[in-house]
Amino acid sequence: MGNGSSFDSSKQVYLMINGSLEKIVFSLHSSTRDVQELICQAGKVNRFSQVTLRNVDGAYVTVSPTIPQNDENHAYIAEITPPNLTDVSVSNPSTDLVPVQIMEQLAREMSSRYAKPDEVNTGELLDRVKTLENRMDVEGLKAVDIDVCKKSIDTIKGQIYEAQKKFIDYNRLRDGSGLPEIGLPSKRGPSVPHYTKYILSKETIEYLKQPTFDIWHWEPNEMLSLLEHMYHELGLVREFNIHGVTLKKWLLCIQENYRNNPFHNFRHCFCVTQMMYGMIHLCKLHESISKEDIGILITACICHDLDHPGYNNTYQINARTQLALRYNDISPLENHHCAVAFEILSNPETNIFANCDTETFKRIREGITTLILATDMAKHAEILDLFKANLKEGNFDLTSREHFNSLKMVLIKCCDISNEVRPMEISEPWLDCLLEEYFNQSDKEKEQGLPVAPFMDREKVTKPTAQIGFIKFVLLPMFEEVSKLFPQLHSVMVEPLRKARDHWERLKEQDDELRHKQEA
Ligand code: 0WF
Ligand code: ZN
Repeated sequence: MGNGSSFDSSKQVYLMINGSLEKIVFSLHSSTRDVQELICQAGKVNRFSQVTLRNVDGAYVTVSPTIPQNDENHAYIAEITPPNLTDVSVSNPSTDLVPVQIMEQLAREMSSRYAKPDEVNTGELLDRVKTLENRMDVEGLKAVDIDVCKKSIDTIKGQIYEAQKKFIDYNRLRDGSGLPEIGLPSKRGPSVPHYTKYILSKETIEYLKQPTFDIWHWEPNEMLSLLEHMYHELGLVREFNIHGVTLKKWLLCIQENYRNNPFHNFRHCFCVTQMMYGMIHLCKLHESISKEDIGILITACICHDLDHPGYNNTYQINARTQLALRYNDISPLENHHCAVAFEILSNPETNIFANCDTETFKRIREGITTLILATDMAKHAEILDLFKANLKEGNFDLTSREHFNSLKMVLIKCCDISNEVRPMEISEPWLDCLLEEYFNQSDKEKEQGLPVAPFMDREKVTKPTAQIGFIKFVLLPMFEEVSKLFPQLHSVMVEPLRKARDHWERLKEQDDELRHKQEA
């Protein structure tokens, strides 16, 4: 890659986990949470476990993306402690039993289900083991009981990990991508809402409405609090009569159902939602459209890439994956995101619309589904043309269902691909993440003898070439059109896009000059 387009932003770190040497590789733009989760994954433990690292001299090393790179001979020693989840025992029927009895019950369940790994609800079992560990801590047991329980816990954990591994391989065999079944969220069950509620400063609350908001600054728990704030501030909690705990549980469940992809991850979900929140405020939509529609817009953004596997629709179709088969090659990913969203909402514990009447829920479901399906870029021209046609008539009418639906679809599309609207220091790391995901896909396509899109090919694409066409032919035409309806977006969205286009064009010229010099 040429000037301004080098792609050397990954780091590898060696770890010794329970006597086994493991390697983790992550992007420099990963968050601390991402690195922590990778370590848990390498250690085959719950991703919310506590991780402590020491170097070979025994000194503590902070877990973060800036952790110094090492080699096999200087691996960090990882100590991993299971998360101290509170309250998991509330709905557990076995909590009246003493721990040793619970162990026996778990052991019986494990042995009866072990032969069928896809039927093992490992998440639930892990939660129950954690509950037991908590009870051992809290209640205190005779030394002999503790010893018996600990041994049993270790055995059961080993069985759970084996079952998890088999479960993943089992799916991989079936669909070629390790994709879980649609039913996963409800099988896994909601997490306990134990994330800290952050006190948001007045400045943060105002800044959250701007497209310049620094979306890299926040840890996952903080992003959850910011999303929670949006539901309160927009009046959605009151409108839909959402129970506070249900909102927290739903948000946690959403977060858990985004995968750790380089690009299509929970931070992307947060980014898209924050941009929508900003547009709602900039365009004063909350003054002109119903709270129900605001709820549809924001919720669709939060759900729009749920369980994205990191390989796009073209891959799904060409590789004939389970998803492509399930959805007959028609927007397989977007259909899946939508199905996962409503699977989560089908559980009363994580249904933020549980208190809506049947007709309202139907309208919300239709609204969210339409918007998530509209994020398929294959529909881009069709959706933008419809919006343009409605605008051309000169009297765009927010009260016309057809006009308003086309606006909502264009709005979610704008937010979904809006990284280049953000300041360069915020947008450029996103491009690195996206190219990392694209390169993973093209590497796999080459391995599997499938067609490779030039813009995903590490041998062909540069950052400037990827962005110039995208800004000129996709982003600017769409944002310019929306700005006709909301002129206040011009200075904060269209102008930054033009600056970004000029920036990438300058870098491309430099790349070209350098190449000519090298060839001469
Ligand atoms: C890398 C580039 C690209 N750039 C972005 O800023 C961006 C935001 N979202 N996306 C982006 N893609 C995609 C994620 C999933 C769907 C949209 N891509 C676009 C491609 C290389 O090149 C073009 C250029 C023009 C038309 C179509 C593709
Ligand atoms: Zn997206």
